[in-house]
Amino acid sequence: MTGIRGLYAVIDTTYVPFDGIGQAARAIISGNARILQLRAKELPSGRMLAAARLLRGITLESGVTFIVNDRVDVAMMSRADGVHLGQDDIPLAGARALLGKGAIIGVSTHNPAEAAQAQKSGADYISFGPIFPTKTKKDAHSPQGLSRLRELHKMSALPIVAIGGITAENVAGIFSHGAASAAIVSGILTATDMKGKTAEIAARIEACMGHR
Ligand code: TZP
Ligand code: MG
Repeated sequence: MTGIRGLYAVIDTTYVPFDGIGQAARAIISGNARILQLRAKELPSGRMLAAARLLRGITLESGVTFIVNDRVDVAMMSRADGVHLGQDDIPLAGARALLGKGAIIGVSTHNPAEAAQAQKSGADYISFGPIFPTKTKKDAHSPQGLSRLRELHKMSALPIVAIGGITAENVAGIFSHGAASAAIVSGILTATDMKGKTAEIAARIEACMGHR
């Protein structure tokens, strides 16, 4: 299994037009993201599957890990590396039964109890957030802040992907508070130069990880 580490870029189709998904992915990958997620809450299933298959092809060429948000069926049919599940999505055991032992399964968590449950259920990583205020997720919990990230890191054996409001300016703090990875949506997708912004963030992350 590819480790969950470094820059985890999320292609959210509310920011990227359907026809621009491939171009965005190539820019993000050439900027050195390690993991790419497709988040397509509003796309009809057929279009989401087409987008996932496109991203699977592009990520395979470059060795980038590909994760599908929410949808185990789309992850299976596109042969993604794994799926990311929210607290209200299908339970991890069901996803594992369908995707198999080798799949990467991540779970969104917001507190130590959810993190402990995810670990017990066999998650490969947990996400935690929003760390900072975000406009991307309308129903997001209130910002958790960096000190809660550190507390979670102390109690959890799983790699933590921090998410929510992360930018080039604040990404270093994520890593100094125990995250293994930073998931970023608008901080990359709203940049006029997506490749340049991804490269800037990836370089800052590499600098932090070099100190570990
Ligand atoms: N879960 C918690 S915050 C968030 C998700 C999916 C959105 C993060 O988006 P952004 O634009 O990086 O703040
Ligand atoms: Mg979800």
